[in-house]
Amino acid sequence: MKKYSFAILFGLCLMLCPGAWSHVGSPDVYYEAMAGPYKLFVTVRTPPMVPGIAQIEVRCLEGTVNDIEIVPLRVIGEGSKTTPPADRMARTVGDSHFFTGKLWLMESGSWQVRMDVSGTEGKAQLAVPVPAYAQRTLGMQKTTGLVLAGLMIFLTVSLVSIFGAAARESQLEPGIEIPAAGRSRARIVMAVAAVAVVGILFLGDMWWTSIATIEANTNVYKAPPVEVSLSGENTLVLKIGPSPWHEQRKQMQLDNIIPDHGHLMHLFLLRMPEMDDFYHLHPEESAIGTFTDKIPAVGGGSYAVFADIVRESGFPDTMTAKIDLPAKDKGATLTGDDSNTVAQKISTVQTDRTTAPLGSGVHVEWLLDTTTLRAQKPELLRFRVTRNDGGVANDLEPYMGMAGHLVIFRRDLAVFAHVHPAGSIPMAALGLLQQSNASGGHSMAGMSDDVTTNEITFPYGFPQAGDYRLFLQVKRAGHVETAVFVAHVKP
Ligand SMILES: [Cu+2]
Repeated sequence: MKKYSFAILFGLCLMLCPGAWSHVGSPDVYYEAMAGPYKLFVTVRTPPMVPGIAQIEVRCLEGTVNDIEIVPLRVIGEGSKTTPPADRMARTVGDSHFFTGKLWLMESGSWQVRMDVSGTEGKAQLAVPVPAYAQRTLGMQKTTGLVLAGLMIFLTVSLVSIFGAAARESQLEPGIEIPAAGRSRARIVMAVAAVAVVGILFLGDMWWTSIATIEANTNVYKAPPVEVSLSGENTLVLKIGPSPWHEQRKQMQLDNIIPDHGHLMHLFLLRMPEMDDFYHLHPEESAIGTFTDKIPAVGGGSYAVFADIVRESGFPDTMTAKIDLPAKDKGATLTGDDSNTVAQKISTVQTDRTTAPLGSGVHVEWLLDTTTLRAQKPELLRFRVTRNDGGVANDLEPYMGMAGHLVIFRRDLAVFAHVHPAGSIPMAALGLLQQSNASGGHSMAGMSDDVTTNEITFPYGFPQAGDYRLFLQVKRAGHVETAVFVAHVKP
């Protein structure tokens, strides 16, 4: 890699830097909602760089939509009020319920895509929260890198040999043999020149790396660092560190954390590498940026930590960390919305199973519409809670205002997503949009006081191929129950 960045000293440059991800590795937005009488499934593929183009896809699931106009706006503040000219989405030839469009997102931050929908049953509006951030710097193409590295070697060798030739032959009359003294002088000059050129390259690389690091730190999104430790017997302490990315954008980010479906933080612990011991906790903020929670008995081992927060602007952060926890038989009792489950070790699970036990007497069927899940393909992941005796399970209650919560991890933790029946959007951002765009609606978008069906759907697209583990959480008779699935997603 380094040799590529040497090459920029010869005049051609592009930045090379490893990717940084947020929310983790799942940047696209999946959202299902009613726009008036029309049921829409919206996918927003966020640009990897900002400014950049977001690709928008809308599938109309209910009703007949003829036209959709889209416009990007901020979620809150002045930028949420002035509406730029709208773009019309294109209706797909041969699939009249599918629309595609593009929008420029000019700055990082918390955006919404506002849609004006018209169809056979009149006009309606829908707003989709879209967090925009530079996800990475573009890597250099391999061939370009190889060409530049080749040029660098060629130019270095040439330069050194020019010095050598100058020392050896520049003061000789034509036709005269090179004396031995000239040869050895040339060797010394070449050695000095080689050291000097390599030194210049080295310093240049240092300069380039430092500039690239500054750029990457300020422009490429990175979740704030979080330090997780165990205090006393069973208190987990999370300290959120400073985030250069957020500090640069303080004006528009607004640093305060707001509750997302009832809690300032949703904290997930997953024992690795077997992905078996799972916790969904809700620490309280004990000081600004410091969260604490009493943890229950744990199996002990190395746990991956994912902490979700949402800022005042509607921008979500998922912070990641690791912690080793000692095995304990006794801990705090889980209260309120906190929950946990101990799943089968993933290495012993058959991958083709689409049913999983839930609580007593019930299980969950994953109704896969397609036998193969594909990366980046928008899906409505459908789950049905069924009694083991074959009857309909009709005792589901809302868990934190929703029929279900789906927590998705890729086997290597490169992907983490916390998805709801409304989709992968932060519910708090949806709440902000509803407040500002409200025309009288009282219930929080996507939230409900009761669950009327035993079927729960989650709009989502697995971002990358690979093996995943899914934790589906529902509430029955006052208890949170978790069904655990595995999924194999193809490229
Ligand atoms: Cu949730």
